[in-house]
Amino acid sequence: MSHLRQSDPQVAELIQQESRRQASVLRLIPSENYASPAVMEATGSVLTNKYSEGYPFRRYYQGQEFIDLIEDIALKRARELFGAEHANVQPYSGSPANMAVYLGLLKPHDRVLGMDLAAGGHLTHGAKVSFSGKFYEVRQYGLSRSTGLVDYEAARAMAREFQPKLIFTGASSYPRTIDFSIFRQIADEVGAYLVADISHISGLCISGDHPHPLPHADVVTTTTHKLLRGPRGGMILCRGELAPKIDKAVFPGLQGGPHNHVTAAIAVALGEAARPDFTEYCHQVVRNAQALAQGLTDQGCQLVTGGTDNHLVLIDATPLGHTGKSLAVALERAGIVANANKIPFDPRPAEEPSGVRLGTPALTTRGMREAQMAQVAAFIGQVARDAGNATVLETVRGQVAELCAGFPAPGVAV
Ligand code: DSN
Repeated sequence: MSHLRQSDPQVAELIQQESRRQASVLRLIPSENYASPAVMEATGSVLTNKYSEGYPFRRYYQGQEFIDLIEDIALKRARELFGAEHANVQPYSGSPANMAVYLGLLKPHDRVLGMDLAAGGHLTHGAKVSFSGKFYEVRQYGLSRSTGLVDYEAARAMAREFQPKLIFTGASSYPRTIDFSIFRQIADEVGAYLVADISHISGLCISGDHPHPLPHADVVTTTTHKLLRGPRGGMILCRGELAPKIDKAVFPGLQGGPHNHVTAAIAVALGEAARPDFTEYCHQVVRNAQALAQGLTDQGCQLVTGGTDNHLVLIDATPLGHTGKSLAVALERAGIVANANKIPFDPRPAEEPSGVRLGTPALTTRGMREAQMAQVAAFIGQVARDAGNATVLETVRGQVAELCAGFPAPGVAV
């Protein structure tokens, strides 16, 4: 960063400090990861200088001979990796990708059925505070109170009664497998589009650790920076016949010029995800999440649904004598970074919810395995028990730094 240091030492220094933070703490937010150095190089390239409104070989600006080839590579890799008929890699992130689906397939105030944010869904699946809950008529399905699993039959009954034009499946905080085939049946019964937002689990769908949303879903959306380890971006995959609607919704419906540097980095990340070591990485993410879940249970933590099938674990902090927020704050003091999150049927508000959400993608990228997950669980148990004891938190922080030093974070210069 020699140029940045010279031109803007203040920002350079803050980036350097963030690098040190990312290297020296345990990053357990399940939607975060470490992008590879190759992905970072593409993201920081001269492609940021170019406008390219339109799609490959059909642009509104000249000078696209290299940009077209780059986006074409990204599209081809996306189609091949997910077995999709059509791909669009231009959405700026996951929420704009979902917004483009609404814009492409619906008219304002059409009916949408999506998973409740409080049950682990996403803002863009119909939450009142989001565009999706404001511009569309929405009903929200959730979880079974007895099992904590998606209540498919309640969703089916709701769909029959409400007759939505589009059904969203997918979640941001759900530790179990989603059965896309049941949602396909429900969508067929009411004549709705089925959209699977696999932002959290896209890697697991590629590696076979989670059932694939295709061919069940008409449209699949995903971010590119979570398990996929790409740059911050979004992607839409769909059946060929929906391609014109989706592409027109992204551009010119919603966005202007694509972020070409991000497109190139997505191409790189998709190339990396096609390699066998990525499949092994995803298998390990799940093994690590299950080892973390077991370790936390051994430490006396109560987990939503008792464990996990995927990359994430949700602790109910209440039996530990915490709110999710108070536990997340104490964990951060000890160098363990997670996020406070609602648990199913949470009596507490979103600002001070009952749960803490943890995930293993970033630690697995550092090369940590089951033995380290047991250590991490022991740290978390210690912090939960002694959250008010600054000396204990400081001691754990030192142990965390020692553990992290043995597993260098790829692409993070310190
Ligand atoms: N904000 C993302 C997450 O943390 O899960 C979802 O979009």
